[in-house]
Amino acid sequence: MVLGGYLSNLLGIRFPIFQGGMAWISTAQLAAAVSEAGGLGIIGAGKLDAQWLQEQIRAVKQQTKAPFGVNVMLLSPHVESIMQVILDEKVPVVTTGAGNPGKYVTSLKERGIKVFPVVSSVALARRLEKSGVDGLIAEGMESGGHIGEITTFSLVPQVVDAVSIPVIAAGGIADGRGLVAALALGASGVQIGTRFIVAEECPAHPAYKEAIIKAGDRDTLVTGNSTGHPVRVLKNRFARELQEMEQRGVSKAEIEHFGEGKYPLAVLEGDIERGSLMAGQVAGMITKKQSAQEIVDEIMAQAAKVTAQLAAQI
Ligand code: TUI
Repeated sequence: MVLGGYLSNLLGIRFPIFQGGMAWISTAQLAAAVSEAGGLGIIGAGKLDAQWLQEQIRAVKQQTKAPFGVNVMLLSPHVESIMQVILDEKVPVVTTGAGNPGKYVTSLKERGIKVFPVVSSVALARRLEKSGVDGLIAEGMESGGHIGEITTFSLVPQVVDAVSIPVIAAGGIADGRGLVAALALGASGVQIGTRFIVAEECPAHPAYKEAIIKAGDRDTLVTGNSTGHPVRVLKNRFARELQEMEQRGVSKAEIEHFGEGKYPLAVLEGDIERGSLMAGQVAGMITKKQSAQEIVDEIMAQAAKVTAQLAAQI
């Protein structure tokens, strides 16, 4: 089955699946496993420093010859040194999140690095296409973590119509049905985060993985609407306290202070009540731990089956 042929040619990957570059937990171990399985493994730089990133990049290069990427979180205090390491190491693919990466595009492109920024609006998609990026990741508000306002189902076709570069769909996608649906909307591939948190190779704390596996369809909420940084998390004590502070009209500075360090508390220490358990709405359909290889294979097998069923219906 040939799916996402264009993307495969552009990036040298076998399957049109990007693994979301999630801070702290999208390490070399996870990224290398996804790339070996035929997807695009992506290291999440988050707010970690350039030396950590350089070690992770070198570790991926030792574990696989397949292409991989780095996600740059543009609110990071280390963004300049992170970009320098990416240039020095000639990382094959860069994705960005939480901002406009426009000023970095030229230097990345000069080194032959493929650039795929995350966008949550048509306006930014148009602006970034003009700056020369290779593709875009259109991320809907079903995603975990920092999100925009539009759903994947509405955003992806609007971005696809607005630009002529490949678009990867993200948010609300966890299996082969989601992959086929995204391709039907005009996407060239998908980015999947939450499902890869429960991958055996993902170093997230077992209690965090268990919380995702136990979650149902209505078990996420969005915090941070009052600060201008909406973040989707699993419902727990932390999320409810934060929501209650926002309803009381507590200042932005106090809310941001309350949120500080709560994500590593969840993903590294496994404090699933006091930590920030970022996860997408698909958490309700994630039911078991699997290897990255099993996840990729299962998605592709289901996509092939669904495609054949659709072809028989129309
Ligand atoms: O970046 C993500 N997901 C994230 S980043 C993160 S760390 C964080 N924690 C608290 C507050 C803020 C960040 C946790 N999860 N996904 C990609 C993504 N990018 N979603 C939305 C955006 C985005 C938002 C605004 C991209 C561009 C943008 O542009 C604004 C502008 O400058 O036009």
